[in-house]
Amino acid sequence: MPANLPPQYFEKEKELKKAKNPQERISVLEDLLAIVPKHKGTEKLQAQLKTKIAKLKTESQKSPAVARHTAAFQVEKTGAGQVVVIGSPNSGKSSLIKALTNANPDIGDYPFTTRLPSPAMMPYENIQIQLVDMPPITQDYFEFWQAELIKAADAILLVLDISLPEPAEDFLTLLAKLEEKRIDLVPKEREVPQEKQQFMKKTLILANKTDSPRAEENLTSIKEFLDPGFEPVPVSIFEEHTLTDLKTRIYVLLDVIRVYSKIPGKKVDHEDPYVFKRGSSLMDMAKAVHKDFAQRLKYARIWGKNKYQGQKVTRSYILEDEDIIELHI
Ligand SMILES: Nc1nc2c(ncn2[C@@H]2O[C@H](COP(=O)(O)OP(=O)(O)OP(=O)(O)O)[C@@H](O)[C@H]2O)c(=O)[nH]1
Ligand SMILES: [Mg+2]
Repeated sequence: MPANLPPQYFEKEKELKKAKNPQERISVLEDLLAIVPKHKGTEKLQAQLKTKIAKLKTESQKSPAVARHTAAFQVEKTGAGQVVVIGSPNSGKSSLIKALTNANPDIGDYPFTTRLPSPAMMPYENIQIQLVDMPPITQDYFEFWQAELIKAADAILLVLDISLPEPAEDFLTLLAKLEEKRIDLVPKEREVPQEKQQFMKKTLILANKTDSPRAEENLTSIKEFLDPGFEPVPVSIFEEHTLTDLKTRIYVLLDVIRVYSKIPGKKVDHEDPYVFKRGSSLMDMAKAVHKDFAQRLKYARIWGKNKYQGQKVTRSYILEDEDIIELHI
């Protein structure tokens, strides 16, 4: 028996993606449960929602000691992608995060100002990208959980301080520490097979503090130490245009696309795109909207660049950036 869910259900369901903590998630799930029409066709869905709510409630009631311990070492992914920011002490990681997001991290001219991983959301056009501030990596300090966070990330920003007399020194120390954990930084263009994505991390190298007096000559000297394919990006918290440029580069680094869902007969909502890895198919989109769509999808109509507008496509269609999709079941 079909579920025949009302449009409000799918509207509400979008809020799940935006929920920032278990409490918010519980509240959205409870709303969804209230919206679901109560009949035989929705019994399974009702049960699933109830199980999710119960699980979240149990988790949030666990002893604070346990919760604090795990929370300190894990950063739950939210938004269009998770980018972990690494570098030596004082390289300017927290300052950059402060400049790119609404977060207000501690900043200081002494090492280890940052002690714990701390996520912040960077708005980019109509999406949000998660940046994770980290304590520094040094010869003597590179914790297990730092490596785990790097391995789990979608991409890495490596912040170098090019106001230092020998910026390459810190860079080489950092690479050696990463190598101990078999982590290899690679430029965006490098092809990384699926099974190696945990250890070969797409990285943007930032030449930070480009406002400083020796920046230009230090930038030239640092290039000699970089693997081919890496082009350090000059940035400074005091030069707005470098930050604007950086935002775009972070988006490009993630290699994602934005797709808009359209309800037949209605206008498209450009404010709230679905975000997918490049190469995702129409089926991935259907699954993201709802599993009912995934099972019963017949075809979709597409509006987008280089297309006949309203063109029909089938399940295996590979989505393109800025496609507008109308799913038909
Ligand atoms: N001139 C200049 N100074 C900067 C820039 N960005 C950061 N700084 C300074 O560099 C120092 C360190 O900045 P933080 O942002 O705390 O550096 P961090 O990498 O987070 O340091 P840790 O948390 O200790 O690893 C501070 O004194 C900042 O004011 C920049 O673009 N230009
Ligand atoms: Mg810091």
